[in-house]
Amino acid sequence: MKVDQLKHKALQEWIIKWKNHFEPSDVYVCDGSEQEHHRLAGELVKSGAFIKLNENKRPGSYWCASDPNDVARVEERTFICSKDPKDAGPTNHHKDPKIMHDGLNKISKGCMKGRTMYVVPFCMGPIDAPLAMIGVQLSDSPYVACNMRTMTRMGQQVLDKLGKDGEYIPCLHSVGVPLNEGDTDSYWPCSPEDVVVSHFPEEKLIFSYGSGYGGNALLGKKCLALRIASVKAKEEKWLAEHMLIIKLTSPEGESKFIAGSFPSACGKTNLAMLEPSLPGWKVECVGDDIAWMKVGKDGRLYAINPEAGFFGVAPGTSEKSNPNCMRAIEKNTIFTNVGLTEDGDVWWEGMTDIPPKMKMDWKRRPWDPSSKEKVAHPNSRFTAHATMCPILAKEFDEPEGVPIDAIIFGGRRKSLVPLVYESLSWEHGVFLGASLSSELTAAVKGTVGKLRHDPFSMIAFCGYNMGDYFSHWLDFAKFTDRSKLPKIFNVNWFRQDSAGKFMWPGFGENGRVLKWIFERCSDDAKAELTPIGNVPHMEDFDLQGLDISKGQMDELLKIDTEGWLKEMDELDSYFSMFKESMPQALLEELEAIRKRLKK
Ligand code: OXD
Ligand code: MN
Repeated sequence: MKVDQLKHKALQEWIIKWKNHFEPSDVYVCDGSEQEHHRLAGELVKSGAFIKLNENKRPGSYWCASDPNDVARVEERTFICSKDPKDAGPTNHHKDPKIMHDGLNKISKGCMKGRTMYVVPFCMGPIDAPLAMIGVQLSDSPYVACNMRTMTRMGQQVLDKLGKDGEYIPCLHSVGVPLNEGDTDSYWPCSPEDVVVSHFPEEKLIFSYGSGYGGNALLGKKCLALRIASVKAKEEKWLAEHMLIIKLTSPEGESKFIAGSFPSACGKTNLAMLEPSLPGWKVECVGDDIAWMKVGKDGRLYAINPEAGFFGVAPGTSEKSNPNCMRAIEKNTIFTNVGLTEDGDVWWEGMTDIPPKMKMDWKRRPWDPSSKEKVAHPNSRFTAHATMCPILAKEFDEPEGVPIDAIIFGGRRKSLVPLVYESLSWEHGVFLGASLSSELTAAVKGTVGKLRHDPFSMIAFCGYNMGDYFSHWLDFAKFTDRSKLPKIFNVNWFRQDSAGKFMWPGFGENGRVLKWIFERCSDDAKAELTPIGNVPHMEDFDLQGLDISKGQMDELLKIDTEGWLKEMDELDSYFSMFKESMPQALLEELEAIRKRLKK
């Protein structure tokens, strides 16, 4: 579609304004159709950026590789540009909005020369959901346009919903590599030295420059659905969270919905598509990364998944770790930074024990079996539509969302944190979210293995002052009857013994923990009170068929008083950075735990 055919005049004017600034050679409005997708993907194949996978192995799917300097979200170049730095808070990088606008305007003048500017209208959330939010992304990356079609509800349906004067979040994106006469393009144009991912919370505007990868470039995901949405959520009394949503059904056919907050690359997609080992228990997936939650008419918290697809980490995904995900990526999938096999399929570390015959690695180098380097980048990804997931819950498209019974927090912790425990109140539960920390993985730049505080796994995604965000969570006990709020739990699948071996088998066995949580929500399972919260009473924790000794279970649930006192001291000093925005109620929770530990 041409820009002058758009019914929305203000949108048309906005597009023309930026066209004049970016100076693309062409502008194309995406309709989101299948034909369009194949055409764009076909063009990417022609240019060599995409390689079409073997139709008999993985129909409708593509391999591509990014520039080796553009492989992950770049948090040190991600900015919250609020007028007052206090509103960005101590955990965000802040830039004055005027300075950021001036800098971006300067660097982006003419940045799309020689390229097509894609207009990508997208909707986060089921199109008729009261919480749904529309964004329009201008991007010079056809890779982004293809991925946005999978990750969001994109195209004509969104323009129809926008009508003549609907509201939308403006999202500007350029890879920052203008093409002048005679220039040859690279497979993955990007400008790593200049990367800036900026958010203007007061204007509700996103401007990302220099990167074409994942969260830096697919602006509906982390930028809109978390950073900008969290600001809107605070203003409008709802929650925009880095959480999966699952439907858990018991052998008796009763279902409960659980939201789970885990830092990046802690196995969220695996949990979202779990095959419980316990007979009769069933997990279905509503979402694997983001949840928007709002108090419903009945006073309960209802959640929607604003996304329409999965942008999951490939390495480690296998028939063993996530068979449902392996089904979800069998066709119509875009793979980025994985290995390409000789027979035109994909492979990554952990997919199978022995690699098949490979053609090339993620750096497009011919495969050298003697090389010590990985075939796939640790943060390589697949982009697949949610409807491909064989266990997608029927409520996935429900505009009002699903009622949440329990919220789980969990990080990667080698020691101290037990397999599962339950908070004693809403405030204590918010404290569990605020005190979440995890050992770093490859999803973000940093030293792998180092412990990092990641409150609510939102450290990189909260669009405003995290102290105010904690208060917003606490306020839900005022927004509704607290007895209707979900119960809050903490889990840790990653505890290791002294030999460095994981103590809990994980994967399908995590269903045992979910079962206990389910039964706690209906008061059907006993718990033991400890100073940090309720841990399972072994009588009511299902270990049937699992080869694990009582001693091992005791160790997995052990509360190390000294260790926890140290953890409280550490948290105390962490929380001090929030100064006056740190809610007193959470400091009181910390004191109460300390007191209980010292008893
Ligand atoms: C993601 C992340 O990509 O959290 O989902 O890093
Ligand atoms: Mn995530």
